[in-house]
Amino acid sequence: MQKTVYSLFALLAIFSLIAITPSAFAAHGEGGMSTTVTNSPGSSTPGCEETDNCFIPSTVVITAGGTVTWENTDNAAHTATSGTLTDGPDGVWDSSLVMAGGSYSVTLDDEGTYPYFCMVHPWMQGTVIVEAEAAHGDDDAEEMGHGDDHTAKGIEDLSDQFTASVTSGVIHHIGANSDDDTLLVHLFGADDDGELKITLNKDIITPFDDGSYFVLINNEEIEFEQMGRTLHIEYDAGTEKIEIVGSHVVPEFGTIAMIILAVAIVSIIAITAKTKISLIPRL
Ligand SMILES: [Cu+2]
Repeated sequence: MQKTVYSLFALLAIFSLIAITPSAFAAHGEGGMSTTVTNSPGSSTPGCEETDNCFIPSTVVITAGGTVTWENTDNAAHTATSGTLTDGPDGVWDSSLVMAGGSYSVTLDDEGTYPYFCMVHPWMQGTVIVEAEAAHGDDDAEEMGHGDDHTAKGIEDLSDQFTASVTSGVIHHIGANSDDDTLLVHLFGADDDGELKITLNKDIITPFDDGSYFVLINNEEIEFEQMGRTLHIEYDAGTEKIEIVGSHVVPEFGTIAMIILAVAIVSIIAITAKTKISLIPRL
């Protein structure tokens, strides 16, 4: 009996995980990208708003023309109504009552930030952000072209995680290799001597204990300037690859996010089991 309840909850948690992950961590999506929001179990009583977890995830990002689907995985009826509690519904969309197990979808064509709430439980609030479809068009083309072959080698294209510029040639892509804790900056068409200016993302590459990094060009350590996490690296004409070595490199932020989420959900299950609070009704 108890076991059934917990395994059901675990199943629910896994489904939530699948639902949360792509939307919460996708910075950019393809045109018309769609996403799913679930109603947090137990959100019909106040409390979920303290962690901004009434709608999961409470903020989603889609591109213009994309669809948001609310799946009511809770045991109470909810609405997803655009507008704010203070100003009331603004009429962009209103799911009206979605029963337990039901769902509602809306397609949004105009970019903007849309707050919404549940008319039945006004502490339940969320946000839908609609981005312009072409905002990252160039990057996407680049990423798609290289995504597959680098993933196959365990190297992830991370160009969108860094602020980087070069004075000669163009940055072809930035990859991370966790095996030797190296960030690889691939250059294309560097016909003259130039300088790479790159600000490192600490979520991706961790410096050594003294805050420094190594830089290798053609497998030789070179001198460079460092200001905080910004590196100024001079390179010769014809350079194709600059390697930045740190103490730790995370190949794919998404993987880490998945692990954190999984750990969080397992903890919730563990806590729930201990305190004997059932978040779903007895069957
Ligand atoms: Cu509600």
